[in-house]
Amino acid sequence: MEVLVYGAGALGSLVGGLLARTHEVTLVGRDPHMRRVREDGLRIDGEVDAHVHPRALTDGRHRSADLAVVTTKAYDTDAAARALATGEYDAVCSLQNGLTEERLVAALDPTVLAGTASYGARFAEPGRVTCTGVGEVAVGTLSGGTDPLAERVGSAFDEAGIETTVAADMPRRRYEKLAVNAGINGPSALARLSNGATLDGPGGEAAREAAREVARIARADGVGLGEEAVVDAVERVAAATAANRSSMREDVTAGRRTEVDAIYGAALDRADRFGVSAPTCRTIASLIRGWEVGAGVRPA
Ligand code: KPL
Repeated sequence: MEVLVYGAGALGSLVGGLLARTHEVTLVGRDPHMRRVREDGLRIDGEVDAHVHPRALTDGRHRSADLAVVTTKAYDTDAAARALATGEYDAVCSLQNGLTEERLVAALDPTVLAGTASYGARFAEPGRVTCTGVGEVAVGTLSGGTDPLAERVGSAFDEAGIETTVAADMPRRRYEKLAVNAGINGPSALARLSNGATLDGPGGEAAREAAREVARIARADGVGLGEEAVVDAVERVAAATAANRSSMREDVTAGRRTEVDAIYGAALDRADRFGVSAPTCRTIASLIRGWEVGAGVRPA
């Protein structure tokens, strides 16, 4: 299968690199990473060892492939969609944080699939990504149910050795992932703690409560997701990634913009729409946005 991976950050490079073991992969990212991949290939170390040679581009416009996998930061979704709209794809699948798929649907003709990936990835240096945890991928349609395109994408991931579930319950999985992100990312960034320490320490209660609020929002949106189920999910992910830093903590440490809008903003938009109270998510969002303004990465 021909696959274009749009967004060669840590997760995009890892997923693109794993897919490149079996498929024809084009990575779209930034220099100097892309230049290094062009010159020497992409090395994966850590829990997976591989040295692959995908195509590496800095411009993702006017391309075609069977599948485009979107792995950019959530706030780059519109730019990714504009670039992909100039090309031709049978399907587009998002593996991003936050509820970004609706924005891709609004801008693109091909079928947009939702995806989640539980792999741990850390960008090591240009041309090298570290797999900090072998996980799995789930793909499915935004509205749930089965779809031949999702089956095709699932088989392609499986062929590349990525354990993949073609999920008929993607609406529930998207909200569960949002709950996990809401639980771990903000509290870990504010406390500057690893994922495990965030849940184990005094901030753990805020983490669990933020996740419960997302479960209530999901139910108001007609998606059956229990509060105990999301607390279990947050605890499971925090334990499985205990020593890792969440992406939001990494962003704050590096003084970069965060995915606060795609995670907490998306949850709060829906909370407002459905009249659900979400004070913990609201407080975390305002603290992170306040940090962004102070750091000069968000307009005041
Ligand atoms: O997705 C994540 C992130 O860091 O963005 C995890 C590790 C699941 C924490 O929410």
